[in-house]
Amino acid sequence: MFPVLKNDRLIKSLWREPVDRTPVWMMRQAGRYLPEYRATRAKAGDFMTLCQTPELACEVTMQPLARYDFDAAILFSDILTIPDAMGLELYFVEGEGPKFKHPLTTAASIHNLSSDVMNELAYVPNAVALIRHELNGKVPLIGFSGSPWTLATYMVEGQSTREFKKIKALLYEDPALLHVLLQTLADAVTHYLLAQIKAGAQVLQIFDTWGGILSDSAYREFSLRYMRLVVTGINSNLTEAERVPIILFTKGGGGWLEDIQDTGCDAIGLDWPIDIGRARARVTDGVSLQGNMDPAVLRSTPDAIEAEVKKVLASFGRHSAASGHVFNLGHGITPDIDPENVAVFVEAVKNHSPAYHS
Ligand code: 1CP
Repeated sequence: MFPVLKNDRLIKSLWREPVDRTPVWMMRQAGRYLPEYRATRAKAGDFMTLCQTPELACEVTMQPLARYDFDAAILFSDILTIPDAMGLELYFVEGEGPKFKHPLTTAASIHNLSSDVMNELAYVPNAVALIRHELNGKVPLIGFSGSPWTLATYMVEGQSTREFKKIKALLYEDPALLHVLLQTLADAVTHYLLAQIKAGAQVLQIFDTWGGILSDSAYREFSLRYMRLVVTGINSNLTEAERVPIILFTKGGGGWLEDIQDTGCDAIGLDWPIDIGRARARVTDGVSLQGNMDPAVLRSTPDAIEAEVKKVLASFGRHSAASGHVFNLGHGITPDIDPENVAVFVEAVKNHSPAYHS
């Protein structure tokens, strides 16, 4: 029902099949560093309207592909659509990031949440289907969600935080109540990602942006456990032919690579403090790695960008049937980056990666 895929490098690398060069895309590739994004965002009026209007979400998803040779598109949306659909009412204050009108402040507010969110979120599969048509087989489309833990941090804190006081108080004072919340979120995330696959998403990424703030045992109990439920929940609802590769990205997750692989995911997203070659040596056959150039490199010179791309490629080494490499940044691109430097980045991956493929 959709046109055939012309560029399947990303999917092949994630399934560890041979490719001619390393595929590349960038977290937050559609975003504020692009003037055309800022123009569409201004036209939409506010961020949620941009996410909730499939034509506008499609327009901004396509923008980076018109400029650069990326090997994937990523659905334009946000991880906080699920809590919004659960009734917390997401809004943005200029310069302050996301906030909720009704954060979770009581046990009752947690017990009353429903994982049945797809009625409110129909705009997301609608955008996925529209983007697939618009892509016309050019590159694959990545769908995504936040991890249950990362969503819970925003829902309990009520906004962005760097301290996580409320969610950590809940974790240590009433772990059973936090488990209720995480189970509801795991069910919602599973429905949400299955709906994205049904609508046409060809790869999935789960963003566990705040997994790295947890202690070792808390990460296993409150973050990893629920990502595993999502991965197994998705795959057990699909036939072998319907399956899509799933990438798990835990920011600050370098200490848990073996455990992340053990969830059954197809690829691990790495942030930049970890060496990708050493990461590769730690996991067993059967998982690909995505990453992991420091996004700050994009603020430097073309020569420095090219040198850093070469370093990451050399550290990963040769593609093999045991592990494929997907080039990415270690986290999202920031709004202050010169779009010219992104072109340098993409060209460097294109020019220097064929040497690592036979
Ligand atoms: O004003 C604006 O235009 C808002 C900026 C913005 C953008 C461009 C927000 C608000 N979200 C997005 C898009 C977005 N968010 C995408 C689009 C696809 C892409 O091109 O990659 C994706 C995948 C996300 C995911 C997201 N949202 C994450 C996980 C990824 C990560 O960066 O770790 C998180 C934590 C959010 C929450 C969020 N939404 C927006 C902001 C500024 C934030 C971060 C707030 C914080 O730092 O706590």
